[in-house]
Amino acid sequence: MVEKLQPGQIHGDLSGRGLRFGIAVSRFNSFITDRLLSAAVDALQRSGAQSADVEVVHVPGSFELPLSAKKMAQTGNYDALIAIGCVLRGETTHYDYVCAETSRGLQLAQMDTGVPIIFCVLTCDTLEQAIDRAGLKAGNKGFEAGLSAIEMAQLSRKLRPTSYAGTPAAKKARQQ
Ligand code: INI
Repeated sequence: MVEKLQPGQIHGDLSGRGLRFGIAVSRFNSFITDRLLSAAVDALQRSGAQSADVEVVHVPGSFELPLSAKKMAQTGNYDALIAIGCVLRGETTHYDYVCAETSRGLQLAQMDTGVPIIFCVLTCDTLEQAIDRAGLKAGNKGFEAGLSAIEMAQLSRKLRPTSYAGTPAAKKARQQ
């Protein structure tokens, strides 16, 4: 009988010890973003991250998160970043521009730099929806973002090019 293929599995575990994290947080709608920030820091602390390894950069609004996150990533000081913001729909189309450019800019920043950037930007129609996601009915998206940052930082360490260099497959490839 043919044995079922057992692929190797790669996971990022949830230990934050020894990893460095940067958080960019928007002051706009700080009633919400302060709560997301606290929960993100709580998740990092509970997972073993140390104070000296976590830095917070404050920016005016969500629209400023992509550039700040990209500059932070380019320092090489962080294993993962978290971008925290809250965009609330108003009476004009401003909301759509801020949401679109913030998400696009953050994705571009992580693709350009290779540093994971966790998207913790709430995009809500109402303040109540935002409150629900910042510690009430729907939990706290900041805490989830903290855990995602740890997982992606761990995964990135496992997937960096140098970890391939020492594998049997790489050695074999070099001999050919
Ligand atoms: N920034 C936010 O983070 N959330 C919002 O809801 C918001 N609204 O609605 O205007 C907002 N605007 C500011 C924007 O992010 C920039 O800081 C500003 O346009 C200066 O570039």
